[in-house]
Amino acid sequence: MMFERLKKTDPEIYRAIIDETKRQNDNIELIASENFVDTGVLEAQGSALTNKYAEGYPSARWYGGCEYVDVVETLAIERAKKLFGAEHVNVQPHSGTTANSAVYLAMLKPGDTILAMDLACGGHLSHGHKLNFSGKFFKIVTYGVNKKTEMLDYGEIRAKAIEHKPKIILSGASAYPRTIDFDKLRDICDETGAMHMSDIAHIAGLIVAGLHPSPVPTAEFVTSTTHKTLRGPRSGFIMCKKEFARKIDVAVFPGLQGGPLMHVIAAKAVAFKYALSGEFKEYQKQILKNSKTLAASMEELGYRIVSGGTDNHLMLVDLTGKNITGKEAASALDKARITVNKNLIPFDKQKPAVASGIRLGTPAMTTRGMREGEMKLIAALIDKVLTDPQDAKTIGSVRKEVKDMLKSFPLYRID
Ligand code: DSN
Repeated sequence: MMFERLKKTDPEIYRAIIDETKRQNDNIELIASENFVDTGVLEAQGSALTNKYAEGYPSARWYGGCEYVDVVETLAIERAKKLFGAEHVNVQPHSGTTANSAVYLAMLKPGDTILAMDLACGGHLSHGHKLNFSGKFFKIVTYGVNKKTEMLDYGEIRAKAIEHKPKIILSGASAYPRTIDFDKLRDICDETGAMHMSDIAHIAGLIVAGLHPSPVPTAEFVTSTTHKTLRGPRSGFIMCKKEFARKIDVAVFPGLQGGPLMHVIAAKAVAFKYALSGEFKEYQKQILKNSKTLAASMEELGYRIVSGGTDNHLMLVDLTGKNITGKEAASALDKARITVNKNLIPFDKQKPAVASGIRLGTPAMTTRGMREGEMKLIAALIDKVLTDPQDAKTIGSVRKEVKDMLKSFPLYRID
């Protein structure tokens, strides 16, 4: 990575970029929603496209000089359509939250009801948290997971849908390790007159590879980010049935956003092209193998995995039996150069800022080339730290092991 000009013109920002790049090089990254993009994605995002205003849509812009960004956006749309078999795609949302907000804006009136997964059981802020736009403008009813299985309880969702008659039933989560049955949700929507909206941000890559069922054929609306299992730039997009295309497009622009970020849309197109490849499918298969191995290894070391395992790229580790909170665990692991996030577990007695669990995900380390053998070693390193979280000697020795391990999995070259 070269930043010859920045080094001279803005040494403070240059320094922070280099430090962060080194941090990414030197840490085992297990945050389930993060990944490392291909250099092609970085190049597209750092290109001259950042200079261009292009309010509107391809061939219908409010600015001149849009002929080349039209090519970019059209390619992004066509690739996403092919990838997911979608009828209509809008690639302009700046993020997953904006994508979700656009669907609400297009289809709901203030006060309408949304039935969504509770944040405390794995949902997402933009699915109706009281401080989020969604929670302030709409009536939010939540469903959780079954207390015994810690998996979605479709009977509960159906009963709540019958009782509350939501306009939208929202599926998708940011900390749910199990397969979501979209057919059952479709049936509940049909029975109760709701529309199905699915936020596949976490599992989009797995869906592309056929490793998780897709809601695209049956849901009215599907939203996603592009940077998690999909391995693109930090951004979002919306897929919908043709009949809603105009409403969705108007909700994104001019409803919620002004000019689209054409450099980011170019980077999304690059990521979508890669996701269409056979290599991407193999990569997703490895994410899944790594996730299952990491979960099994943690279990062997005596940790309880929420719901007893994982079907996707992430898992929740319950630390209540280990006499350490999620907050303490994440902080000790950070010192040892293993990056995770504290996370509520279902029916958690701790506050969200403390939490009883940690969430682990495998997309980023799979990108670096790690396989099942490394997952077993990572589980052992995590266990070492969590068994003795205050011990500087333990932390120091794990840091060294992390450093040695990462030598075989280079990420960025810093000149
Ligand atoms: N904040 C993301 C996550 O970590 O899952 C979801 O948007």
